[in-house]
Amino acid sequence: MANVLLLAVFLLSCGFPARAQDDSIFVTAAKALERQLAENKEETGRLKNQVDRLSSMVETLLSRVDSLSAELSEEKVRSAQLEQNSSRTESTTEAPAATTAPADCSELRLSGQRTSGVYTLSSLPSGVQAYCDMDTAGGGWIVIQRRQDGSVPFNRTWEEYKQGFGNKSGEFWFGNENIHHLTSQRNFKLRVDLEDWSGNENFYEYSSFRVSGESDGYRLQIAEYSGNAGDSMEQNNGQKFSTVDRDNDADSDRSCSQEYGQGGWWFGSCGRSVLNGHYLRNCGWYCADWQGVVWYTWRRESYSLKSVSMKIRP
Ligand SMILES: [Ca+2]
Repeated sequence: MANVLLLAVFLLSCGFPARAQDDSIFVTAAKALERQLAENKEETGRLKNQVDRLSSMVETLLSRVDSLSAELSEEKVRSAQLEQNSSRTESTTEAPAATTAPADCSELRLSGQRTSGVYTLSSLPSGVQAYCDMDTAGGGWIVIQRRQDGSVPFNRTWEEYKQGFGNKSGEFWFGNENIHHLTSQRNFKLRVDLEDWSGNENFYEYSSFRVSGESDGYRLQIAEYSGNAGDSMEQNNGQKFSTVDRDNDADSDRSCSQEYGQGGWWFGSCGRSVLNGHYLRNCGWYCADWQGVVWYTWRRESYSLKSVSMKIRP
């Protein structure tokens, strides 16, 4: 194309030779131009086809990119769901370990629990819960008995003392079977907390506390004592449990349970502590002898205490 143009320009710049020669030259140049134009058209057509093909390819590629992009998004959603399911599975497999009950209140306390209340403990029979005292003397105590307002009567049968009764957050007896179950697993100490009607508090502790099974009469074994309230359970040591309907005490002439407040206890003949007697309320120093909630070595037999609780800890 550029050559043809140069030839035309040359011919024009050389002036106009004779007419005949001129015609022949122009015809030749025109033909050359025509050929060139035809070639150009052909080339343009080829190029146009190429452009069309390329456009079509680009469209195909763009469409493929769109589809890949959509697939990628779906894949991301699936991955996120899988991750979520996996973490949910992990948390459900971890859950039993996290909720495995501690053996007793002291273990619960060691795990960081500082709130007194009713808890499930693995050392207790299935379905039995215990009140953990996390406040008294370092906490970690399983409370096995509590008197505080007279809302629960304690003149109960052997079977009731065996199973336990009352309300764990209020007044209750934990049950001889449960106490035996616990104390046959390991050594526990026993703490008795006492309060009189003037707001004075006192306690007594035994370094060892164990209760045998029913076939042995839920016999009490305590050892080594300390505290300021005096040892009122000394005479109960080694005694079987007695209730109003079962006399296992050491006095062959009478039933200590029936005569000493009708509660269940490890009466000897008949002993100096009656923590399960009648709740006589505030009758000062003139309550009926041995009928109330009595800890003889602190307030004698004619004083019925305002509150008492018995608790055990390894
Ligand atoms: Ca007797």
